[in-house]
Amino acid sequence: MVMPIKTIKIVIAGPYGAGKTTFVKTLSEVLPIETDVPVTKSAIDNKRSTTVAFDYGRMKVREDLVVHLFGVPGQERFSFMWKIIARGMHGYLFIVDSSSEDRVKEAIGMYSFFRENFPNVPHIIAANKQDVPNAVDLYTIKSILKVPYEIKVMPLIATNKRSALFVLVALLEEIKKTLLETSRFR
Ligand SMILES: Nc1nc2c(ncn2[C@@H]2O[C@H](COP(=O)(O)OP(=O)(O)O)[C@@H](O)[C@H]2O)c(=O)[nH]1
Ligand SMILES: [Mg+2]
Repeated sequence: MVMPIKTIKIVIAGPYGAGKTTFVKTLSEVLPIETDVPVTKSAIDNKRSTTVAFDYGRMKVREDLVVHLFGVPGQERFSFMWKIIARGMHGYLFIVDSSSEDRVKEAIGMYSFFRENFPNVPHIIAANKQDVPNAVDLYTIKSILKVPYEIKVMPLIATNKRSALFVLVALLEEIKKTLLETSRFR
């Protein structure tokens, strides 16, 4: 008998430079699709790039569970894409660059957009770049972004596969809890 395969759609959100593309690349088992282009014409040389459509990656978490990862473009001018990419998602990971408080503050607008537009979708906040000295602590991030008490804020080093997987599994747990409550998942 062939086991039915469940597919889960996860969106990777967060502002420009937070580490979304890195996260998808670290976890994807297929060649990730990237749509990064140089930020400006003069940036072609220094390789500063930004995602203009989305990142896509796929990961088989268990024999019967495949996760599709969709990273959204972080810049506000692409916000029309956020709703399109988010359609049908089971949950989202909201990544912030926690290397400084100013960086964390850049995430306020996008986080409230996600909270307002997808109020009942399970999610987790990932405080990325925790390898940077003096990274902002989880409590401060929670208060800057006004994260509700029941939402988890987890440390992340997106370049590290174990760290990325740990956060992904935590999000899958949140999704499972919600699906069990709404009994769409057995
Ligand atoms: N120190 C450190 N740098 C990271 C980490 N994750 C991503 N970066 C760097 O942060 C920059 C932005 O990452 P990127 O994935 O392009 O961000 P995106 O705009 O959210 O897709 C890149 O230079 C990454 O190499 C991390 O965990 N630690
Ligand atoms: Mg990107």
